[in-house]
Amino acid sequence: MAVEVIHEGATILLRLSNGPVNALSVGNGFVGDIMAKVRLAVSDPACRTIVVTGAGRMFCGGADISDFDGDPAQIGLLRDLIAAVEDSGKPVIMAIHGMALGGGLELAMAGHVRIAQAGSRLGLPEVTLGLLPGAGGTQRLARLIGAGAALDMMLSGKPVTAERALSLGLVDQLVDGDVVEAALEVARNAPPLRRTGALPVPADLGEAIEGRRAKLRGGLSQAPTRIIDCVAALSDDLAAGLALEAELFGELMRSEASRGLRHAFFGERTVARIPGLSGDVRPREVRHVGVIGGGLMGTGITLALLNAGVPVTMVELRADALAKAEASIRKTIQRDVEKGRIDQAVADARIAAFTPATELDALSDADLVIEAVFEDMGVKKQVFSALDAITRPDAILASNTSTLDLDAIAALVADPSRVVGLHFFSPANIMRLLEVVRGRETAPDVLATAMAFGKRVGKVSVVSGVCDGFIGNRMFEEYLRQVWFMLEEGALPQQIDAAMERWGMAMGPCRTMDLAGQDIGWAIRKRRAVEQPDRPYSGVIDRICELSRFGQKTGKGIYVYPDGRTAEPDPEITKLIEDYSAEIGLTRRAISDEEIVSRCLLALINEGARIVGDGIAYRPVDVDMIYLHGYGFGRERGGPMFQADLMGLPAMLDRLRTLAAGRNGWAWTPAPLIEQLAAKGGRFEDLNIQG
Ligand code: 3H9
Repeated sequence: MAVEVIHEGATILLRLSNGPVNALSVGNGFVGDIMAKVRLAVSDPACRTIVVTGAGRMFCGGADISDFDGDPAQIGLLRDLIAAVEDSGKPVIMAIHGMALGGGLELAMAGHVRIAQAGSRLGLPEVTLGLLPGAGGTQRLARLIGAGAALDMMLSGKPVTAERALSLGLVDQLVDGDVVEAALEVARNAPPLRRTGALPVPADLGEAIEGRRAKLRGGLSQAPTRIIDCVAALSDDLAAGLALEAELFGELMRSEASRGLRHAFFGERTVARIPGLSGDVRPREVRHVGVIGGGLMGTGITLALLNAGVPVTMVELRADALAKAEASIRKTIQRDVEKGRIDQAVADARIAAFTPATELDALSDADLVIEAVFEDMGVKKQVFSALDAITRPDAILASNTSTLDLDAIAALVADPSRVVGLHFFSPANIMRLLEVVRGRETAPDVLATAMAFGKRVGKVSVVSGVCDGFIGNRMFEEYLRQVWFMLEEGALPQQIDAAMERWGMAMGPCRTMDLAGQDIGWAIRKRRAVEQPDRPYSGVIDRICELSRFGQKTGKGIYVYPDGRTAEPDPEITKLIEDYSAEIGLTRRAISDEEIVSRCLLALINEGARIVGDGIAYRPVDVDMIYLHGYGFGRERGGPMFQADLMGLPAMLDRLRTLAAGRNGWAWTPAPLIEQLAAKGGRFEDLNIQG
């Protein structure tokens, strides 16, 4: 952390340097240091102009997000800095390269001239953290580029290119070469003191506000509404606008949505770190990848890899299935061209990187092979025994299994240390989650390679130990167990789904299982009836399966699908559910939406706590990221374990104990980790620091 001061004739150049993104941290003293150096420059009689630039790969990535968990008052110093820059009696020229985001762009807007290097990007992404630009951004951006354009930038959170910033009037000059040189050149000519805060209120204000308010969608985060409120408050009285902005920023900062979104931001980065993995461990190089299996999963995985520029050889032993997979891959890539997502040249390159094959021999030179064949140990055995003989001894062998014991699969090859699980979620080219399954024998560099590979193909990769269902599906089983119990007790599917969707799940559980295929859940329940006879399920869902209503793919499941896609409640199912309750002698009762959400959530949390306690997940946040990226858990809700901390573990434990004393109470035995944490006043968050 340093602010380098360089004297260039009558100009003082301040180079900001604070870690990878030059975050404007108040907590570590960085903002205080910038403030001190700005004051010195302003009071230095030999200094006529000031240039501010960032060290390393960018100008500035914004305020330090971790400051928002501390004392809210301390953030005021960042606002003071920005005011000091704008009010400076000497011109301040901002030299922008890489990125200027959030507080970084707000600092830049307080300068009197902005020069950006071609290729850099500028934005106010606060809305993605459930916040508004709280250091003058809502008041200054609209003055510079108009209210409509400013609202578009702030409500989308998406940065604009330097080229677009120039055309909008956000920057004054674009340079191809050295941006600091260009800024020093401007400084030598002592530009006028054009203060952004003194610019007039834009003429399009009223119209822009009206249009954006009409488009507001509901949601847990109040940030979009508050951004509009701040812009609507624009007047000649800058101080009043800034005061409102600061007040609303404080409210948002404390909101559940922002806390959840900040948890997600840091969580996505935390899960990439593997506790205990030595810094000397280097990932292996992965150039040539093989995918075995041309079914839905193999096709999705292949697409995900091709989209990330990874060449793939797909092996499917049946020529007709291979042809079908290839046709589907070509069609999906071409659709991306039609939708304007990529151009034809990119599509051609992706298709050219695809090699179909019907023999496993085609993988003799592969660095990584991902098996996505039928979920049957006999089939896996054949594949892994063959791969053991065919592949290079240093090639990594990955299984996409979601239900089988990875250690048993690894035992099929001579060197089990080269086996790892890569559990993609369907559709694998869309879903961002990758569960990286660490077997008992998986070598550290194989694990590191799997994580690096996941990052390369754009996934949020989370490590799971070996257990039935790994992290995500093991928890989902307990969630579904409660859903089916609630159906027999008095709820209807549409009520459960609506309650969960209103709360923040992308899709309710009944609809999700209709989409995944009810036959999959049925097969698991049959297996469980043998393995865990003391943990029964409600039979109501089996009754639906007995009618061969397997969900969307069969046109009927819990819901009916008259157009093949849209779920509609079915009176026949309502009757089936009510009859089932009568048959088991249960008087149906009204179940509130609150109870639905609470039971679904507690089931996830309790099992998640067991998973962390068993060491299957490294940290509670790993569980959260799996739910956000693989199960449609609302990002603003942060994840199940984050929710547990919000509830407070003692309160949660009380609720679990109450449930444990009720109907099917065996399902609610509190996880030991919850009891331990509650007893010592701890939180799951305290366990997230490892790694
Ligand atoms: C704001 O500015 C509010 C103001 O309006 C008002 C205040 C009053 N803070 O993503 P990476 C860390 S809100 C703290 O892997 P990349 C990150 O955790 C802020 N830490 O790099 C990671 O740490 P680690 C508005 C931050 O090259 C490391 O830096 N700004 C921050 O893939 C590298 O990050 C934003 O929302 C931060 N602001 O992407 C931008 N930024 O190594 C948030 C990064 O320990 N940041 N870190 O895991 C980003 O979007 C990306 O980090 C960025 C670089 C695009 C900048």
